[in-house]
Amino acid sequence: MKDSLKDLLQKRILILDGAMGTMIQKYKLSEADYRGERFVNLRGIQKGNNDLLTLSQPEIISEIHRKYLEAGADIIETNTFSSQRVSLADYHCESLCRELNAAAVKLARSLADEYTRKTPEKPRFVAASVGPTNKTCSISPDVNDPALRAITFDELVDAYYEQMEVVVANGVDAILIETIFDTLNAKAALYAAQKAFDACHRSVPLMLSVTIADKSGRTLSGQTLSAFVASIMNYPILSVGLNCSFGAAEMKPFLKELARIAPFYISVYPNAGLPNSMGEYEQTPDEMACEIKDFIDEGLVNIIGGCCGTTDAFISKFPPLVHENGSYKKPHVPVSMPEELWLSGLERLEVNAEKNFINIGERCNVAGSRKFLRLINEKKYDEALSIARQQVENGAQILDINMDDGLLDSSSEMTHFLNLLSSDPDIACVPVMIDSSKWSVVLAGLKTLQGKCIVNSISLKEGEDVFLQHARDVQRFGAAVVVMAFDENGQADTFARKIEICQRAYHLLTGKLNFNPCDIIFDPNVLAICTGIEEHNNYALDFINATKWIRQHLCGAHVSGGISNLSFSFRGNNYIREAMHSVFLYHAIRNGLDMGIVNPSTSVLYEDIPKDLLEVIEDVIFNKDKKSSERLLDYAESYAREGKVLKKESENQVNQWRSKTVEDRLNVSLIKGCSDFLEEDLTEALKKYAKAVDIIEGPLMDGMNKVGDLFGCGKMFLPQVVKTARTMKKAVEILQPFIEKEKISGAVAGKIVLATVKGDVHDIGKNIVSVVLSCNNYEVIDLGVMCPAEKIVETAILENADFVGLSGLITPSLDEMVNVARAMQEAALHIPILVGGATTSKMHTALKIASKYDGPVVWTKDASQIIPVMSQLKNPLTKETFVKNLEDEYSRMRIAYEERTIEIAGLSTARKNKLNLF
Ligand code: B12
Repeated sequence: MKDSLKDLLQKRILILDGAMGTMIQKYKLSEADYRGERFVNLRGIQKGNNDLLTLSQPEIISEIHRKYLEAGADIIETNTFSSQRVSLADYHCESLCRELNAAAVKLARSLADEYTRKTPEKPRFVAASVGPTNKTCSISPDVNDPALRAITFDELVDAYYEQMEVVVANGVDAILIETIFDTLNAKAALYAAQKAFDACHRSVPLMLSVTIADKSGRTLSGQTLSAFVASIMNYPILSVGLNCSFGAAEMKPFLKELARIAPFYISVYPNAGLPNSMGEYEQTPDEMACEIKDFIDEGLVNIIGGCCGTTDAFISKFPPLVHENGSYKKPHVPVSMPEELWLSGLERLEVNAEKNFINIGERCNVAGSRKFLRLINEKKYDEALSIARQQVENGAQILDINMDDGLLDSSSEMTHFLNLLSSDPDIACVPVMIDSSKWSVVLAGLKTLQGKCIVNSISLKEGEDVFLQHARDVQRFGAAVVVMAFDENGQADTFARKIEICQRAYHLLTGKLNFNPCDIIFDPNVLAICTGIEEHNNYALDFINATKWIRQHLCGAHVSGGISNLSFSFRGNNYIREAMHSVFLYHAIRNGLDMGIVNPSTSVLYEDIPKDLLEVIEDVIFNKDKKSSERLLDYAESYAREGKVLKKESENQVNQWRSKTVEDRLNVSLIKGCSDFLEEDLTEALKKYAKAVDIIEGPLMDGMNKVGDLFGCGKMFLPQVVKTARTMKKAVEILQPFIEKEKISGAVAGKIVLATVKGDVHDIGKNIVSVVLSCNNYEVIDLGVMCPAEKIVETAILENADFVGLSGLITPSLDEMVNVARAMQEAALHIPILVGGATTSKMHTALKIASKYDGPVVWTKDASQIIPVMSQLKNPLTKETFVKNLEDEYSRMRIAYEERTIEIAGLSTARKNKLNLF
């Protein structure tokens, strides 16, 4: 029996054919040739309708397949790239759809089988080529109407289904959904493929190939490559890859990224270089082979082939590349499926322990926000969108969208609003949570989003069949899901009921549907406490305990909740409500709550809650005694009775912190994210500190570090840190003219390319570094945040820079800095790299970054240390000694690290410490 595609991919790199269009062009066919005898009377112009040649000139298509097989291709593609009625409509050939596909498969099949018979040890495969069509589901064709779409998801599914059913029934070995420029189009193709598999009782491997629109690494519909991978990761895919767009050399950074993150076999079939001004491809087969060899040598690929501009001459260069000394070269080993929840809008969001807590913006909910409902009712979509935008600006990491109102056409409002939202990159960057109790509305939402979204929610309310059917739908759209703790007997309100239902749902999803456990988010129901009903008193504690149990026992699953439900009894008293949320979140997060629907502009900090109130709220949440609810009600009432208003900041509280030292006041301003007193306090600080930069490095940095600690332990949330960041930026803005006044006059001291590395958005520190450098006569080329290694290297070369400065504040940035150093080494650069930002360290720099680069790599703790370091590196008289000392220090550090002793207890101590289980 011949090896399946999957078996072979484990053993060796497979070769795909090259371009069909380029080969057809070589035949210089006329309009009459395209028509052949049969299509003489077809309407319109047919020249260019390459797929029609399957019927009008089958010998030519066969000849092309034969050439590719002779050249060594393992997989040939059917001539069906545009054989869906949507694209065929351009040539008035819709009615030929089935016939074209069937004939194309037969041609390719018979040739592939002929070659397999000749050399059974090299089986040949047929992949059905499925193009993106000429319409896009995610982009409006009219700039004045961003919600408009030239085609709907359902229309596209129908068109793809018609094609796929035929190719599957006629015996293709795989379906290659290629040149993907809009992920939603690809999702429609994947959806149609599943439908076709069901109809044909036969399934074949699915291969995907995406095309990057430009060097920023995004698809035409705006997704980053990693957001794209998140969108498709849940589908049963064999391979994912890149085609078209650029030549192999330009594709390399994107291919590397894909190979690093995508848990599938990796394919690549680039164009023959970049086209010249006449649109012609000039790269030679040898040149391309050399670049493809590089991919193979680096272990990046499983399938190689060619796209626009390539011919059999190119493909014939590939067989020798996949061999070495008589055996096959090692194929890429796919990375394993991430053990965390990945979501995406235009960008990817990883829900992992480092994120601590993901806040879901709750304001775009017609059932929860009167304002949003009014705006939707009045069709004031621009204003409704600005609510979404504001939430994202304030730190919401996911947007919950709910259109459930009896008087609204909820499905069409969901579609319309999501179409609008998808057209605004500032909002569409984050993933969406489709929130509805009507399944038709959920489906409408799923058909509108290219990203990997969350469905909120499914439950066992209507029994297992409906539950599983809904879950299957979610799976077919590659989404994640919120499972409400609700079953046939109603909503779970006790710890026992919550865990019983969640456990049952988990086993159904993972056992019966093989649902990715990381994509299950349980909502064990945050219910109102302090309602006066005794049975409600344990609700908060039951939620917290259930959360802990779920995270411990239902491996991979997440827990979320609608936090505002907790405090319904205190409607009208926002301060008490927000204080309760803050305390509840603090404890729930410590017990495993990792997502929640919250108001991102909430501003009561756990740390700021008066001690007596905090104690009462904690008593209520933990249901310490029967009277705690009453005490909290009394607390709120007595304040109201005494005419004291419990508002965000009482006069008394302000007076208290305003009477502290200037350093403390600046600290408090940062922690509260309050800019009101910055001018006043910074003016005072400027008198006290010798240099403006010292204020940044002193009290302001102290404040930021405190915020970091509070954030790290769950006492502050991202929206609050966003406010802090704004306050810090404002403070730097106020100080900037004073720093500039301290500027030393003189010639340009040097040129530095500065960037926050890829994956990281923190830029406050980098911007301070930039100001300090400018004030010391350095020319700064600031590449901003999230900067890919390639751009840094490219700019450093182009600008002939003297230094490269890398900033990074999150753990993944450390690896990214290593990556930049590696890329600089590969580019034979030797200029110094400066490294900085919280989480970077001298040890990591010495051990991991400097070891990848021959030039000097220097870590500095803060901006004040940079100038002396740079001047020593710039001065030929001091550079050598500086570098020598640095190398000595790094080598001492490496030795010390390698020789670090782990204290091993002696045998008798170990025996004493043995585990006593019984
Ligand atoms: C403000 C802030 C944010 C803001 C950033 C706003 C902005 N535009 O910068 C927002 C709210 C957006 C944010 C988001 C996140 N953050 Co944050 N954030 C912080 C916080 C509180 C302060 C950072 C800061 O600005 N410090 C002040 C500046 C001046 O200091 P600095 O950057 O270190 O810069 C100085 C030096 O290091 C040096 N330097 C800096 N760059 C360079 C470069 C060179 C070349 C040189 C030589 C020197 C140098 O000079 C500067 C001046 O002296 C830190 C906590 C902390 N202690 O750092 C967390 C922190 C960095 N964030 C953290 C996290 C987890 C996140 C999120 C993942 C949270 C989430 N749930 O999504 C996201 C990450 C998003 C992403 N992909 O990057 C963690 C990182 C933990 C880790 N090890 O990975 C921290 C440490 C908080 C914590 N304790 O958990 N964050």
